[in-house]
Amino acid sequence: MATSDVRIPPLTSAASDPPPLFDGTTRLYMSYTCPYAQRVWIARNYKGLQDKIELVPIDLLNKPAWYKEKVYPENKVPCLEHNGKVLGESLDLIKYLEANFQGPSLFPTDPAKREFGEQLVAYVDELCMNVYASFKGDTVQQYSASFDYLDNALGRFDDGPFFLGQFSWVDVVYGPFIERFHIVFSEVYKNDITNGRPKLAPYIQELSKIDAYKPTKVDPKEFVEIFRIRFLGQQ
Ligand SMILES: N[C@@H](CCC(=O)N[C@@H](CS)C(=O)NCC(=O)O)C(=O)O
Repeated sequence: MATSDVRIPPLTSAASDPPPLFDGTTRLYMSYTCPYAQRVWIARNYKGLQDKIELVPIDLLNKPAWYKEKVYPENKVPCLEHNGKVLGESLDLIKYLEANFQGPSLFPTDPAKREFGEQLVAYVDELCMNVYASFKGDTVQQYSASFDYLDNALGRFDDGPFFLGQFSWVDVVYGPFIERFHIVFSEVYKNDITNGRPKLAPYIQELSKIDAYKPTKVDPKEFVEIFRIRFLGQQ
C-alpha cells in the first residue's frame, strides 16, 4: 500500500481544531464508510491527485461541530475545499475534478458511450432507492429487477468488463453501491447477487483490481454493523 493509502483516523467531535481552512490546500472532506464520498475519493486517485488533494476523514457518528459551522453548512460528506470555495455533491464533484484538474479522463469520448453513461448515472438514485425499499419488503424478489438491470447494462459494450467497456465515471458512481449491496445481501440475506448474473461477478472482481479503487474499499464488517443499525434498527 502506498503511503498516501494509509488510513488516518477520522476526525471526531473531540478533535477540537479544524484544518487551517482556505490556506491554499485542496481538501476532500470524506468518510471511509460513505459511498458518495468514496466516489470522489476514487476519482481523485484515478486522476493521480493524491498529492494535490488532501483527504480529511470525518467520523459521521461523532462529527466535529466546526465541520458544519466553518466548512460545509450542509453537514454532509463529501465536500471539496478548493480555491477558497467549498463545493458538495458527489456527482458534481466528479465532473469538477475532471474539468479543473489534470490526469487521466474518466469520461469516454465515444458519443454512444457518453450517452449511455449519462443514462445510467441519471438512474443511479432510483435504482438505489429500489434496493433500499427491498430491505423492508420481500427482499430477494424486489431487488432482483435492479441487479438484472445492472447485469444487462454491463453487456452493452464488449471492450472491457465495465459499464462503458473500460473503467469510467459510471463505475465510480455505481461501484461503491454495488460493493455495499454485494456485501449486505451475502452477509445479511445469505444471497449472492452475482448468481445467475454472468456479468456482475467479473465486474465486482475487476473493480477491486483497479488501483484507484482498491484503497477506497469499505471494511465489510464495519459496513454490516452500520447497515444493521441504520436499516434494520438492530443494536
Ligand atoms: N447527494 C449527496 C449525498 C451525500 C450524503 O448523503 N452523505 C451522507 C453520508 S453517506 C452524509 O454525510 N450524511 C450526513 C450524516 O451522516 O451526518 C452526494 O451525492 O454527495
